Amino acid sequence: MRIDRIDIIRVKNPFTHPFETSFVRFVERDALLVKIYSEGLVGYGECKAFHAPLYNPEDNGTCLHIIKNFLAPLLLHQEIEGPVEFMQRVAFIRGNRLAIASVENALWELKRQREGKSLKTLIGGTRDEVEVGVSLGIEADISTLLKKIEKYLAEGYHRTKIKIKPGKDITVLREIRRHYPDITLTVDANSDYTLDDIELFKAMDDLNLAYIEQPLGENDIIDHAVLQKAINTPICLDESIISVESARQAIEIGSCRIINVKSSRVGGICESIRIHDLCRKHDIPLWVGGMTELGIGRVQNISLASLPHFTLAHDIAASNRYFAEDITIPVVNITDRCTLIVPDETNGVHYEVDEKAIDRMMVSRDV
Ligand code: OSB
Ligand code: MG
Repeated sequence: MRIDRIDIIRVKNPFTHPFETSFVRFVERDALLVKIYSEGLVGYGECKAFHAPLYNPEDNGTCLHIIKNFLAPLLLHQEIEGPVEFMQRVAFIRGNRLAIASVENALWELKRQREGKSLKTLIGGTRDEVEVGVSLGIEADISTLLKKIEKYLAEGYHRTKIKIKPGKDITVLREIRRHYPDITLTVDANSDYTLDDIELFKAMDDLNLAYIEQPLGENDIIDHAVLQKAINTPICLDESIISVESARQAIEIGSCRIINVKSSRVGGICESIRIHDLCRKHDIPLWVGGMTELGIGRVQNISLASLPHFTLAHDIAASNRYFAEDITIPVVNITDRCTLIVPDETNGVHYEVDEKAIDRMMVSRDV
């Protein structure tokens, strides 16, 4: 395909409720959209970076710079086969995976349109629908959190994940377990603890958590291996898995028993498929992680989750988990079984980009 033009659009979409993690309290989704024009078609990719480098080293500013000055020049007015060839062209770039993924994702979308196939078919997905979990932020008090848990359980969410940080952890969790002894419960620390907290994680073994997500350093797999040996609850790595290589190393030294795959964090769908295939061989269960994305990213996540070894509930909530309006038509919605139907060629499920909504949310555009 020939690439004719690339726009980078910055949008802001307010959250209906603030979402607090150990690293920041989000009140809106501030995101870059990459819009690639090719031979009469338009493919969008959503960049999953945030306003600041708090989750990983990239942010919207660095992504804009990398996309505009390094990635777009590799494509503009050139012929390219698609995402696989793009990944070969960018192999010289170190890091900057969120930026690379946003362009890679847009090229998958163009390939999908050109070939008249679904992303599920293109990547070899096997599932017709995928199960949804909810990720709940840190709240000022336990009763507010319990009310939120109740709301999402009533909507049927298959797994409840609670964000924790030092001082807002074991007491909160014990209280949740007292009210809900049997729900599938997990926690996500977003790297806010160290091995000095090992006794705390040992105490969590009594809470029957399905996993503890990213308790230790964002760059670490060594201390996670020490912690995993000391506790019974599986560790699920998020931030630390940035490539198939880091997944292989983490599995080899026993840093985790579960992995959360974000196609953004690992540089795209091509790398996500490699991680999927590796983890299938090693029997490491997977699920698709979320970055409070807008609809474009959410829809691609649904297709990624259709790969056979994504066996656990995903952080791909309905759009209304975060937003009053979204940028796809229709917005992402859950079934009465709290699943998401994976778009394919036969089931009539199809999402379009809502250009008018993007215009309303736009704060700047770079060409
Ligand atoms: O660590 O999984 C995470 C949101 C922003 C950044 C990191 C994470 C999250 C979530 C929300 O947990 C998942 C979602 O609903 O998109
Ligand atoms: Mg996480």
